[in-house]
Amino acid sequence: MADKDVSFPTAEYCVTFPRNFLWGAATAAYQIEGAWNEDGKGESIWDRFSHTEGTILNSDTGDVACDHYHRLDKDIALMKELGIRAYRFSISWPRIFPDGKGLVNLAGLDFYNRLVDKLLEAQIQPFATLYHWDLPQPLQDIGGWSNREVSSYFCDYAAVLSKHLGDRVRNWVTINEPWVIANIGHRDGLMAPGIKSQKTSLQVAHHLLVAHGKATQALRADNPSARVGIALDMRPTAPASDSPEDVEAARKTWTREARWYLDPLFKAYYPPDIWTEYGENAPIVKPRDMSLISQNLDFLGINYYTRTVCSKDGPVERIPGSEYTEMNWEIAPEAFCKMLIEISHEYNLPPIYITENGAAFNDVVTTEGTVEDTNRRDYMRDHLLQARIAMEEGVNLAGYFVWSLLDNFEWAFGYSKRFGIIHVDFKTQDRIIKKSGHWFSSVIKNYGFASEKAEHERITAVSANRADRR
Ligand code: IFM
Repeated sequence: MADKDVSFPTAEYCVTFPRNFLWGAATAAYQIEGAWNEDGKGESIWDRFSHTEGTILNSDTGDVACDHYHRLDKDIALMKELGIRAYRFSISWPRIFPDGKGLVNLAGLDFYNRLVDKLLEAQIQPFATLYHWDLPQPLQDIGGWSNREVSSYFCDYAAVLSKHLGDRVRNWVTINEPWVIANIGHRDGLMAPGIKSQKTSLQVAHHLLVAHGKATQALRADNPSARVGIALDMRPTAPASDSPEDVEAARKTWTREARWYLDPLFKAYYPPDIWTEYGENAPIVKPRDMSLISQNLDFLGINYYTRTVCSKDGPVERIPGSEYTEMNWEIAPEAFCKMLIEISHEYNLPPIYITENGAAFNDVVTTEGTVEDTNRRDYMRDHLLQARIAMEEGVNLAGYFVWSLLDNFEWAFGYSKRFGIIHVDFKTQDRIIKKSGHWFSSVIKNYGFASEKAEHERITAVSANRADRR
């Protein structure tokens, strides 16, 4: 099929999702809000990092970003136009607590109050992420996440949000991508706060999990019906060959990156072999930490973009025959399906939401003012197809959030990578719904998309196979 965009109602074959499957889009405060020093907001580690020469491509900063702080109504109207049912946004901790703790900034709270009210008015469910990387700088000045006290301040912050927004926000994500925070921010120094220490990064990872546990309790204390989860970035690994060395490299990479979080959260321990390997860099763990970390969750958020192919010499940069996005990430939808099935077998998981999935491509605005991003549409389509197959295999998948609603500030890459289903002109702040956005909108409206006969048959076969096994 040349163009995969066959109109749904007239298509002979289709891939359909359950009526209660949740369709959403995701963003994060620092990447879209701008207004970095307005209405009493304090400085965050990302303000400090991006204002430091040499940290971000083209010296870009999130000072203005998508100016979402001032364009709330317009952006919600766009979500409504797309028919999005849920919106995953993050709350900027330094907007609420300019010093990270102590006095609450009411103007900051007011912004999120308005956001939540307007979302509900538009019949869009709010999914609030408490921490998507913008720690208040005053807390970094006392050691940041390497200081255990910060997990208690995080708990206080969660309690304030629960008190003020919990009557309307039911779904909460505590921490976004602890692996990235610990490893890219504290081991490699390529993201805020720019620290380069393996030992610190492991302690940070543990404190993030402790903070997640404390915040989970705080969110549920005032609002017993709160639904709480965490969003893990997960890159499945595959060995570059059948050699025992490559197979072991893939196993170890997966253990260091994914199991290091999945095991404590769902089994209450750290993977013993890697713990031993870390030796004196392994984190200090206090009694009762593991039970705090492994409390029951209402959902697991998974952010999936790509896989890693591992050889004994390290990750393989390019796989012949594979396609790559602008991030140089291999497009690997089948690995997504396989991973969902494997982790569902291995762990006793709550319902899963794909809290992020999407792709950066070099978009062009045509003379007609459209963005014909068939590459992004195909990326989403191919991942949704694999998600649907995984569901037939028994994976308890409850929803999908595309990353991202808007083109935005892509961290160390600044504005050079566009992930949005809505194009943003960063000079004029004009927005254009891309082809992928229109397609996603039709998927939501139709509970699915047109498919090729073979795809349809594959799902039917998986389903029949599973019924036989039961
Ligand atoms: O933009 C990021 C997001 O903040 C976290 N997950 C991955 C995205 C793409 O790199």
